Amino acid sequence: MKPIYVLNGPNLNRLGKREPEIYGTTTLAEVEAWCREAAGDRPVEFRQTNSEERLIDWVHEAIDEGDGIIINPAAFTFTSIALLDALKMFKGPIIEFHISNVHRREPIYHRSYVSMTAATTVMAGLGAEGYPLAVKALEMLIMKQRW
Ligand code: DHK
Repeated sequence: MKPIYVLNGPNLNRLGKREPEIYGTTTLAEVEAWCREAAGDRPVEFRQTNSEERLIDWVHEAIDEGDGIIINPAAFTFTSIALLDALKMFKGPIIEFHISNVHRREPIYHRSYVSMTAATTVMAGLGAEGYPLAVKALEMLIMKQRW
Protein backbone atom coordinates (compact mmCIF):
# COMPACT_ATOMS: atom_id res chain seq x y z
CA MET A 1 0.00 0.00 0.00
CA LYS A 2 1.52 3.32 -1.12
CA PRO A 3 1.46 6.30 1.27
CA ILE A 4 -0.79 9.32 1.15
CA TYR A 5 0.88 12.74 1.34
CA VAL A 6 -0.49 15.41 3.70
CA LEU A 7 1.35 18.57 2.67
CA ASN A 8 1.13 21.92 4.44
CA GLY A 9 2.34 25.29 3.22
CA PRO A 10 3.64 28.53 4.70
CA ASN A 11 2.96 29.68 8.27
CA LEU A 12 1.15 26.46 9.21
CA ASN A 13 4.10 25.55 11.43
CA ARG A 14 2.64 28.27 13.69
CA LEU A 15 -0.73 26.57 13.89
CA GLY A 16 -2.15 26.80 17.42
CA LYS A 17 -0.56 30.19 18.02
CA ARG A 18 -1.29 31.88 14.68
CA GLU A 19 -4.54 33.95 14.58
CA PRO A 20 -6.41 31.46 16.81
CA GLU A 21 -9.68 33.30 16.11
CA ILE A 22 -9.34 32.09 12.47
CA TYR A 23 -7.22 28.91 12.70
CA GLY A 24 -8.00 27.64 16.22
CA THR A 25 -5.64 26.47 18.96
CA THR A 26 -4.85 22.96 17.71
CA THR A 27 -1.17 22.49 16.84
CA LEU A 28 0.14 20.93 13.62
CA ALA A 29 1.62 18.06 15.68
CA GLU A 30 -1.89 17.27 16.97
CA VAL A 31 -3.24 17.42 13.42
CA GLU A 32 -0.53 14.98 12.32
CA ALA A 33 -1.52 12.53 15.07
CA TRP A 34 -5.19 12.76 14.04
CA CYS A 35 -4.30 12.09 10.40
CA ARG A 36 -2.18 9.05 11.23
CA GLU A 37 -4.99 7.64 13.38
CA ALA A 38 -7.59 8.26 10.64
CA ALA A 39 -5.34 6.61 8.02
CA GLY A 40 -5.18 3.33 9.93
CA ASP A 41 -2.87 0.93 7.99
CA ARG A 42 -2.28 3.45 5.20
CA PRO A 43 1.21 4.99 5.48
CA VAL A 44 1.21 8.79 5.82
CA GLU A 45 3.86 11.31 4.74
CA PHE A 46 2.94 14.40 6.80
CA ARG A 47 4.97 17.52 6.06
CA GLN A 48 5.06 21.31 6.38
CA THR A 49 7.27 23.92 4.72
CA ASN A 50 7.44 27.67 4.26
CA SER A 51 9.32 27.06 0.98
CA GLU A 52 7.53 26.91 -2.40
CA GLU A 53 10.42 24.92 -3.91
CA ARG A 54 10.26 22.27 -1.22
CA LEU A 55 6.47 21.96 -1.49
CA ILE A 56 6.83 21.36 -5.24
CA ASP A 57 9.61 18.81 -4.64
CA TRP A 58 7.28 16.89 -2.29
CA VAL A 59 4.54 16.88 -4.94
CA HIS A 60 7.09 15.41 -7.36
CA GLU A 61 7.91 12.75 -4.76
CA ALA A 62 4.21 11.96 -4.35
CA ILE A 63 3.90 11.58 -8.15
CA ASP A 64 6.40 8.68 -7.95
CA GLU A 65 5.62 7.27 -4.50
CA GLY A 66 2.07 8.16 -3.44
CA ASP A 67 -1.55 7.09 -3.94
CA GLY A 68 -3.16 10.41 -2.95
CA ILE A 69 -2.51 13.98 -1.80
CA ILE A 70 -4.12 16.24 0.79
CA ILE A 71 -2.59 19.69 0.37
CA ASN A 72 -3.11 22.87 2.37
CA PRO A 73 -1.00 25.17 0.19
CA ALA A 74 -1.91 28.13 2.44
CA ALA A 75 -0.95 31.39 0.71
CA PHE A 76 0.63 29.57 -2.25
CA THR A 77 -2.95 28.56 -3.18
CA PHE A 78 -3.51 32.04 -4.54
CA THR A 79 -0.03 32.78 -5.96
CA SER A 80 1.67 29.67 -7.34
CA ILE A 81 1.23 28.54 -10.96
CA ALA A 82 4.37 26.44 -10.41
CA LEU A 83 2.59 24.45 -7.69
CA LEU A 84 -0.45 24.04 -9.93
CA ASP A 85 1.75 22.73 -12.75
CA ALA A 86 3.31 20.18 -10.37
CA LEU A 87 -0.07 19.00 -9.06
CA LYS A 88 -1.39 18.60 -12.61
CA MET A 89 1.19 15.82 -13.14
CA PHE A 90 -0.18 13.76 -10.22
CA LYS A 91 -2.24 10.74 -11.36
CA GLY A 92 -4.50 10.31 -8.35
CA PRO A 93 -6.95 12.11 -6.07
CA ILE A 94 -5.97 15.53 -4.70
CA ILE A 95 -7.88 17.17 -1.85
CA GLU A 96 -7.29 20.93 -1.57
CA PHE A 97 -7.69 21.65 2.14
CA HIS A 98 -8.19 24.94 4.01
CA ILE A 99 -8.76 25.21 7.77
CA SER A 100 -10.82 28.37 7.28
CA ASN A 101 -13.58 29.00 4.76
CA VAL A 102 -11.48 31.02 2.30
CA HIS A 103 -14.57 31.94 0.28
CA ARG A 104 -15.97 33.84 3.27
CA ARG A 105 -12.73 35.80 3.80
CA GLU A 106 -11.00 38.69 2.05
CA PRO A 107 -11.05 38.66 -1.79
CA ILE A 108 -7.32 37.78 -1.94
CA TYR A 109 -8.34 34.32 -0.70
CA HIS A 110 -11.05 33.70 -3.32
CA ARG A 111 -9.15 32.70 -6.49
CA SER A 112 -7.38 29.36 -6.05
CA TYR A 113 -4.93 28.25 -8.73
CA VAL A 114 -5.03 24.74 -7.28
CA SER A 115 -8.78 24.51 -7.81
CA MET A 116 -8.52 25.62 -11.43
CA THR A 117 -7.42 22.27 -12.87
CA ALA A 118 -5.74 20.12 -10.21
CA ALA A 119 -7.95 19.59 -7.15
CA THR A 120 -10.39 16.65 -7.23
CA THR A 121 -12.25 18.31 -4.38
CA VAL A 122 -11.93 21.19 -1.91
CA MET A 123 -12.54 21.08 1.84
CA ALA A 124 -12.63 24.45 3.62
CA GLY A 125 -13.95 25.85 6.88
CA LEU A 126 -14.04 22.69 9.00
CA GLY A 127 -11.17 23.84 11.19
CA ALA A 128 -8.23 21.60 12.06
CA GLU A 129 -10.78 18.86 12.82
CA GLY A 130 -11.33 18.65 9.05
CA TYR A 131 -7.93 17.06 8.41
CA PRO A 132 -8.81 13.52 9.62
CA LEU A 133 -12.07 13.80 7.65
CA ALA A 134 -10.00 14.64 4.58
CA VAL A 135 -7.93 11.48 5.19
CA LYS A 136 -11.12 9.38 5.18
CA ALA A 137 -12.39 11.16 2.05
CA LEU A 138 -9.07 10.60 0.27
CA GLU A 139 -9.17 6.87 1.10
CA MET A 140 -12.67 6.69 -0.42
CA LEU A 141 -11.47 8.43 -3.61
CA ILE A 142 -8.47 6.08 -3.86
CA MET A 143 -10.67 3.00 -3.37
CA LYS A 144 -13.16 4.23 -5.97
CA GLN A 145 -10.36 5.28 -8.31
CA ARG A 146 -12.09 8.65 -8.59
CA TRP A 147 -10.13 11.83 -9.34
C1 DHK B 1 -4.16 29.05 5.43
C2 DHK B 1 -3.47 30.18 5.08
O1 DHK B 1 -2.24 30.36 5.49
C3 DHK B 1 -4.04 31.25 4.29
O2 DHK B 1 -3.09 31.84 3.43
C4 DHK B 1 -5.19 30.72 3.49
C5 DHK B 1 -5.43 28.71 4.81
C6 DHK B 1 -6.14 29.89 4.32
C7 DHK B 1 -6.30 27.88 5.72
O3 DHK B 1 -7.46 28.25 6.01
O4 DHK B 1 -5.86 26.78 6.11
O5 DHK B 1 -5.83 31.60 2.95
